[in-house]
Amino acid sequence: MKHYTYLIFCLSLLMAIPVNAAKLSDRKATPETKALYRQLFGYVKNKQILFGQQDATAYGIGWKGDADKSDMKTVSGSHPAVYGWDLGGIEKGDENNLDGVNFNEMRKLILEAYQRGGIITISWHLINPVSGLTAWDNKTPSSIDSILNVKKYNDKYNLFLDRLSAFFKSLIYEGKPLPVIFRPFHEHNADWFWWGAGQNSVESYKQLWRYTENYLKKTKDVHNLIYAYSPDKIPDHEKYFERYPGDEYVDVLGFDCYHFGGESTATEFVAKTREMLKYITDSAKKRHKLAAFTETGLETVNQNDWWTGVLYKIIYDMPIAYVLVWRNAYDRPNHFYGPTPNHPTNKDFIKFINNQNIITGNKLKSR
Ligand code: BMA
Repeated sequence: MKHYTYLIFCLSLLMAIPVNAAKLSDRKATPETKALYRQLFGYVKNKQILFGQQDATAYGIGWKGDADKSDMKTVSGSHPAVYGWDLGGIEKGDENNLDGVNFNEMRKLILEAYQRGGIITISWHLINPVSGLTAWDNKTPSSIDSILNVKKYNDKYNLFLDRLSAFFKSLIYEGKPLPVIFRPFHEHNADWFWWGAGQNSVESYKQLWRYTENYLKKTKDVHNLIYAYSPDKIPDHEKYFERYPGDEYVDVLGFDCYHFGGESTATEFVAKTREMLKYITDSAKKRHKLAAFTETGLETVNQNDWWTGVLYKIIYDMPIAYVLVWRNAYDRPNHFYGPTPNHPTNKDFIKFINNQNIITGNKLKSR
């Protein structure tokens, strides 16, 4: 065999070998973090999808702070499998997050959820370090450039990250930090957050992500995080990776997409969301990443068959690890996305979670 023919032969052999398990972007990730990542790939392989909700055990319709409670459990007998939380406010040294959840209470609820076998994901609606205004400050242009290049804002942002890291490190279960899917700077392609596309260049966003992740990993030695990237809906799927910080910085390809309008827009919502998720899951496969439907819901769930006729129709055959619906606010009667006691769609919700491939909390092995 001529040299180059031999080389091609060897290469073709190499390419036939399946690429091994996906590696986390944090090469120093703790064994528990690696195990969780593997576990999530296992669900995808088995065509199972974990069901999640934001703030599920912290409060719900008409209650707050009750032990071992979630609206979902009241309705169905089971907590969710994925528990979403938000650390907005931790950067200021506040005692409570932006929605009134006390951080010590949140830590306790996270540990309980983890003990039940639950999966923890955390978002962060942090204030703008430049203006001091909320996450929804979209009137301060180029905030990211100021954070990265102006010393006083950089110092302030580092302090935010120090406080964030302290919380991650305080999530100790049986002597070890428990693993968390961290989903920072979400919905960045929209323009409602200070880190959004309306106010910052593509390159600045990527730099903020990389800076943040490097700071957490290298400066603060935080190694219990799986990093999730989650743009909001995009008219054209080619835009999905526009602000992507790179395969070496991301572990989960997420997507946030809400249903507005109920029945009248349902068919279109199902079709468009499926198209997007198809693209995301295909991309995840190629890049050896996990895919997830990181936020969705129909506010007040005002469509009778929403769970089976919309949500399940979108996800049933998608290789995504989980789907998460947003919170049931205790102080805003029309701001809820999960099942709630006495709601007309509860029967449909039970039907949805009775699908064999939908995993709720009580189908998980406790730790
Ligand atoms: C939004 C709303 C807000 C909340 C924020 C962070 O979608 O639910 O009320 O403050 O998420 O949880």
